[in-house]
Amino acid sequence: MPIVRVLALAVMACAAAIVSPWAVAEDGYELWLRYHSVEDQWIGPYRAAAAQIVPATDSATLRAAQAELVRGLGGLLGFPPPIDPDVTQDGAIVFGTPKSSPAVANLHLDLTGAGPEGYLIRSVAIGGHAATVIAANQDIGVLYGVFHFLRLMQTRQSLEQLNISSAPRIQHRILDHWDNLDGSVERGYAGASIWHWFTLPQYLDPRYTDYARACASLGINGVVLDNVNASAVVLTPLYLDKVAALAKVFRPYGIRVYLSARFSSPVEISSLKTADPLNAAVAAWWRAKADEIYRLIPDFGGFLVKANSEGQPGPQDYHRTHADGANMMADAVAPHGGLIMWRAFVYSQNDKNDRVKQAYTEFKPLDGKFRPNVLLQVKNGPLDFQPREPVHPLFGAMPGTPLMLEVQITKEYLGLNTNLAYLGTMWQEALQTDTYAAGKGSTVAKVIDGSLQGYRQTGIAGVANVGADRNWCGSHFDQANWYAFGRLAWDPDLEARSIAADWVRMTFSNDPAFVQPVVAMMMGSREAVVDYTGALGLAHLMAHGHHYGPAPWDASGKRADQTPVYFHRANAEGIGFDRTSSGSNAVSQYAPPVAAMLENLQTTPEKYLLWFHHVPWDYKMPSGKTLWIELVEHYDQGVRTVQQMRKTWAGLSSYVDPERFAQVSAFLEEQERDAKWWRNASIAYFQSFSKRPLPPGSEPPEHSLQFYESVCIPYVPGDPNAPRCTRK
Ligand code: BDP
Repeated sequence: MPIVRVLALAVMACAAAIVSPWAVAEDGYELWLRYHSVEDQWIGPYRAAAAQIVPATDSATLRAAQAELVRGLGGLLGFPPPIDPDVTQDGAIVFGTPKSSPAVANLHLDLTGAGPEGYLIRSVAIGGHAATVIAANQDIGVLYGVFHFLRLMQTRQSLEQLNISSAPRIQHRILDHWDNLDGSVERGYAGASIWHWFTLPQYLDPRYTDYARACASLGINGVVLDNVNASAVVLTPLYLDKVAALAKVFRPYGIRVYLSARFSSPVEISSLKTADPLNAAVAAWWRAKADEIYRLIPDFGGFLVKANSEGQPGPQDYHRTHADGANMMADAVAPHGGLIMWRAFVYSQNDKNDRVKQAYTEFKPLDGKFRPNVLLQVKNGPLDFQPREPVHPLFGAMPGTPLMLEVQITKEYLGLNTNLAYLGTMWQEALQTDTYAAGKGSTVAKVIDGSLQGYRQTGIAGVANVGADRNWCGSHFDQANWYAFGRLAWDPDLEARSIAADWVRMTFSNDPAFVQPVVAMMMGSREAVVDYTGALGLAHLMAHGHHYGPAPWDASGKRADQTPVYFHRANAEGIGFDRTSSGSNAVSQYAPPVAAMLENLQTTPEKYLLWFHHVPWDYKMPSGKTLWIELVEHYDQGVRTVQQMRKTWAGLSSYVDPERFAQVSAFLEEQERDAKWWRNASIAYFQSFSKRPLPPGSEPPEHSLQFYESVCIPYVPGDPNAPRCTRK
């Protein structure tokens, strides 16, 4: 390169460094708590409204609240406002409970609606000065209120005439980590576990505190530390000390720790010969274990249990019911106020019935038979976290047993960390589905917030997507799913779109020219995954074991009910699983109006068509096109949406720092390849049954079906069975 040109480039690079707002690249570590300085036009009004911090009396939680205010305001406004115990000027921020802050007490606010965790944020006058009060009944509500107040600034809202009151609709808002004690994470795509078990309890990684801050900023108040496929070792004294150390870090942030408990623990880590829940020695063992845990961790949340599911031990090993097992453990933690979250994700290798029917069949007869401190944890759909499923028929069907919703934040079935899929839309779809359990308007949201059936306990759990990667989630956009889960757990009726907008503003930029296209991209992203992996109600078409990439042809493995061919049932006549009364009759598990709608091909929502019906290839869809043509068009549409996402993102480089921009760009490129791979492999395979031509304009698959069938990707992250290929 001529020297002149080199010099010219160097000069340009220097100039770019001076004018670029992105002199420092970002790695995503700050998540949505990225308190970067606001634009000039906001500095004045925000400094005026946050001119002074009036502290409350000391407590660990209030200290955390104050630290967050100082950090947040310091970042957003360039420097933190002074801390002064008296209101001396306009723009004071007064925070606390009536007990911890005389200034709050003197305002005589009506805090009844705030409950134990909610808060008020109000513009008030104190001693003739304009002030903002962040008040709550308990310290934790104050911390939540502080995060909300900072969010107002992060999303550039006015701070004038504030009159906000907010309280969570769901009591237990929990992240379930599927982290193993060896540091691996089942279905984890963000590196190793963030819990460094070996160096605990001595060393407390500062990251534990940042994790707690992120959770508390969303109102998440519980964390299950270990995998549902649990190791009994976590219940040994050595590990309980480590758990206690984490609990201590999380306590100021309102987060209780829970553990996944292996049902056979008494046999595995003590000398008992049985784990039979009706055996007195077994019950005594669990009571003693609970006592031991609560001595170390007085606010321990309780146990999450995966029993008699996918090879895990459980009460049925002793011919006892799930209620027998759950109740025995519930009795052990009840004296300490602990909970048992018993999972309803069960299906048996010996049961030849339709897999999606089995949980309902198992649990519905047990309604009302559980102790008051048991919550039954039900996945959003009856199969397994697919890109789209109808809601689980248990919602609304167990009025006498509190059901909690379990969703998967980590994207096991939606392209792991490299595919961009915003799940807020998926969860909103589930939460707003009408179960008709108590007539029209019986949404899943109302089931799980307890308002429909008067549950005494309410809960929601998300399978975490957090790992040791610098950006926490393995991709920048996957942070949005952690964020959306937390916001919906607080208020299950929030709109996915407004949650996405808040996240984009807090994480990237408030510029409408950025926010609008990125939110639009996020809102369509999950549907794109549905389209390119299998639309119209198809499900479970992915590769065995690691679940990455297509394998609709797969019929291998020990269990038919874990194979794609079991679910799509394609043949020369058509495709789909007949779950009507002429088939498995899974429709009968829904409330009568829903069952009647689903029984009929014509009234079944298109998005669930092949979930409930085996439909001829030439069936005329409402559009007038045949099923085959529409299916192909969905595959094409999925690819096109991803291409559009790439284009949108490519035009936004000036709004994003280079480091994050580059990773998102690279992942979108990968996603386009994946989408085409899914589309091509699926069309090649299904065309081998339909024998029909592609619609005009639709490209034939790039390779032969044999080619796609031979693709093998060993060592996909998160796979408990790795390495494995779908075909030898
Ligand atoms: C499936 C996962 C498996 C989990 C299981 C569960 O493939 O790794 O153990 O769910 O939820 O989706 O228990």
